[in-house]
Parts: sequence; C-alpha cells; structure tokens
Amino acid sequence: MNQRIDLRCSLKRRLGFVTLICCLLTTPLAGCSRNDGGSAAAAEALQVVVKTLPAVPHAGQKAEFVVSVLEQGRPVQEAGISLYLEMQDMDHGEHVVTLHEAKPGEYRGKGSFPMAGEWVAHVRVERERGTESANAKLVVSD
Ligand SMILES: [Cu+2]
Repeated sequence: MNQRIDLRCSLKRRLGFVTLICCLLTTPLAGCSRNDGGSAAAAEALQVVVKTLPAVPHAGQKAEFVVSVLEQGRPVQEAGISLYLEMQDMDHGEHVVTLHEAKPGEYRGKGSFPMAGEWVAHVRVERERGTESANAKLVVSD
C-alpha cells in the first residue's frame, strides 16, 4: 500500500507542466434538447487542465495524458473524457485517446503523436446534460 502511494507521488513530481487551461465551449448535444430555462447552469464554465508526461511528448512515442476537469472548483466525476489530437497545420487525421477516471475529476490515458510540431488536443467532456469541449495546444518534439 505504502509503495503504491510512493509511486504515485513520484509520478506526480515528474509530471510535466500544465499545458493549458482552457475555457469551455458549451455545446450541448443536439439530441439533448432541454429548453427549460436552465441556461445559466448550462453556460457555466468548465476548467479543463491538460498535462502530459513527459511534459514535451516525443513524436512516435507513448505519452501519458492527465486531464483534470473542474466545475466551480469541484471535480467533475464520472464523465466520459476523450482527447482528439490534431496537428495544427497538417492533416494527420484524428487520433482519439480515451481516458479513464483515475481519481475524482482526474482522467488519464495514453496516446502518441505521429509527428513533431504543434498539436491541438480537443478535450471532449461527455455528461448526461450534453457534451462540452475545450482545446489545449501542445508542442511535440522529435
Ligand atoms: Cu504533421
């Protein structure tokens, strides 16, 4: 048990910088047409922070993604979180990384980038009320 906690701590210390704090775009799913005047709640901003390990991922190598999702300072739990990785100025298609909730409001998963350069991670946050997304810019090295 202790060992496991130690492992987590050291992992955290080696974690890269905060790549981005993004504000949300609230885009409720088309199928979810609740139009009951609850628009204030729907317009609340999510705080999405994307970190990578290593801090600057290498092209062609696995990187770990750690995405924290907060709403009004509270962790957003049991959401479906996925990343769509897209190269900024080039079409490499879409690389989807599905994350799992490692602890409340913190989602992790692994993926890789085929090429060095500037990338955008589109973070999708799926909940019952709809899907929201945020974008984070990432730099990938050789
Ligand atoms: Cu490219």
